[in-house]
Amino acid sequence: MTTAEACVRPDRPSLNFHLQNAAKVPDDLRHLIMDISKAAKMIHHAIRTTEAGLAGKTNQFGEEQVKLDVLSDELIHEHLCESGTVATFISEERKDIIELDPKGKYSVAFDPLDGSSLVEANFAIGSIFGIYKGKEILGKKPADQVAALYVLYGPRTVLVYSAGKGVHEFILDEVGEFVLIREYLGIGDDAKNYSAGNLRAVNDTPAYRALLNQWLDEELTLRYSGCMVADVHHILAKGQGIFTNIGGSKYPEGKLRLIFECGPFAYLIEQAGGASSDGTRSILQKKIEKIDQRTPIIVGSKNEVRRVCQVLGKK
Ligand code: P6P
Repeated sequence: MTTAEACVRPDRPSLNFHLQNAAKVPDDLRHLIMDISKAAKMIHHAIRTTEAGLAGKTNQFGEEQVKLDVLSDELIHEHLCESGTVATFISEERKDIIELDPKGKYSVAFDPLDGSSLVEANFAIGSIFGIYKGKEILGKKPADQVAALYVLYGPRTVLVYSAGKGVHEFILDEVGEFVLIREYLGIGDDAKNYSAGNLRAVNDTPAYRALLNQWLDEELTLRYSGCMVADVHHILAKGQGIFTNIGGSKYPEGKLRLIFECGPFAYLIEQAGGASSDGTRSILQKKIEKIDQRTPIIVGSKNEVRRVCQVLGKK
């Protein structure tokens, strides 16, 4: 009888191997994340082969949908069904909460293609997912997520996830497998890069203008693409930085949504040792009252998040 060989960690562990042996997530959560990664592979292909252009419809926020928004949403819906683990999901591209399987253990909130309007400029764009236990997301907090992940479709397509044991990055390789390229991503306390969104708010919020002037005077480096997935990934990839999108007259609570964008990224950034805030408290602690709830967001290096909150807190 040969002795059974233990599962030896391969040189480039797959996402499935990592979920099972490093994150040690429950099998049904592993299946769910693997099915989401399959949808991401199809979105990766669709971005490269589907013509750009408008779908002739708008989403729940009244934003015009491009064809890729609708296609990405449908691809994710299909794979959430296949997973057999999802009770309900909420998509940024749909008005209502969608019930899939009353026996499902998880609920998923996702933005199928964040920054999709940038695809015609060939900028990097991404998909964002927050996963919760049970049938309800409303009434919970982003701290209740059991996992969060995003996929960034850029020159390379990468998937970054956390299930509560650190943040880990995978690249879509030549045979269509997500393989580990970076494990336990960390964020240092001080920022050298800044990524300031909703700049129209400087006219309503003098403190935002003062903050920008401080960054300019201190010669921090601007890194802003207009796609949150790319801009926040930059912080994780470089191990430092600050991303802001705060309120103003056009978007009093900031442009970004708590459930689809800010909650998953707050979870990931804090898992990597950074901080998140809405200006007064961690975004993880904000109660999710409604699907279209927006929130100011300040995420990144701890000391910079603290400074931003202090400056914005001054009237
Ligand atoms: P602004 C893209 O449409 C998006 O939702 C985020 O990905 C991005 O951070 C933000 O809007 C861009 O906002 O104010 O720069 O146009």
